[in-house]
Amino acid sequence: MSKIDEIYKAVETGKSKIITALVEEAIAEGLEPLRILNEGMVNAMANIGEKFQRSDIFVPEMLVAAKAMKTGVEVLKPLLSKEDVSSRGKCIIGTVQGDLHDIGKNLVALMIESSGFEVIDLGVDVSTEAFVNSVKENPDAKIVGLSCLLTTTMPALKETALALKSCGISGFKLIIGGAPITQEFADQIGADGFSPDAAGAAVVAKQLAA
Ligand code: B1M
Repeated sequence: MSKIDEIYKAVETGKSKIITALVEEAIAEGLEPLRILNEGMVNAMANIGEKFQRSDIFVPEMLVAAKAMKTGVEVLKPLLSKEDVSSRGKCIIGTVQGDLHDIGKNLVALMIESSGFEVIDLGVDVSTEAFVNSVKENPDAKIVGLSCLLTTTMPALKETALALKSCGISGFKLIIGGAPITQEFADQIGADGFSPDAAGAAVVAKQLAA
């Protein structure tokens, strides 16, 4: 079994105790951090989602897989963060109200931080009010990012987007993303940018903040 396969298996089966060593071994073998992340961990989480949808697994299995992925990402973090922090300005990010998923949002935050932004991460289940307050406290923010993983929290994202657009601060660009989000939805709610993945979100953030 290749190291990538071992990492995939460890995330899929929620083996948090061995994931750190596996990722360190993969790095020592010279594997690209982004390859370890995408082929090893992100693909495993996608498979976990499919299994959950088929009712082959349940929430506890999703939770342990998520913990293993988070542990593995911690090892990769220093290797993914390269550019100087804060040279491109501030980015406020969070997962919208009612939504507790944070792995994708954390990856987006990491990639955006790696591209030189100072990231203010508001966490998960973030109310519209909390986003608006953060923008008011940071009127120099260049980017606001909203993450949403559930179809049932898309209305919360829309509500937050509309409130942000009319909050009286206009110097920032709004980027949205997450599994159910599409470019079409982004256009509908007047978001400035959309990306289906973390690397793309960093590219869009750089373009919009330039
Ligand atoms: Co939940 N969950 N979950 N879950 N979960 C999904 C999202 C689901 C698709 C699974 C499925 O049915 N196939 C499904 C949603 C269905 C739908 O809405 N249509 C679902 C469900 C139903 C639920 C619950 C309702 C289950 C229940 O309780 N019965 C519940 C809801 C809780 C809540 O939020 N209120 C729930 C709970 C959980 C756990 C807590 C157990 C756990 C989350 C742990 C955590 O995040 N700390 C969990 C997990 C792990 C998943 C899956 C399996 C994996 C999510 C993940 O981390 N993916 C997920 C299935 C799936 O996505 N295939 C699923 C890996 C991550 C790297 O990808 O998050 O997509 P992702 O992020 C990507 C892109 O989306 C994008 O870039 C990221 C990196 O490339 N992106 C952005 C994300 N945010 C962005 C922002 C941007 C730009 C790009 O700009 C700002």
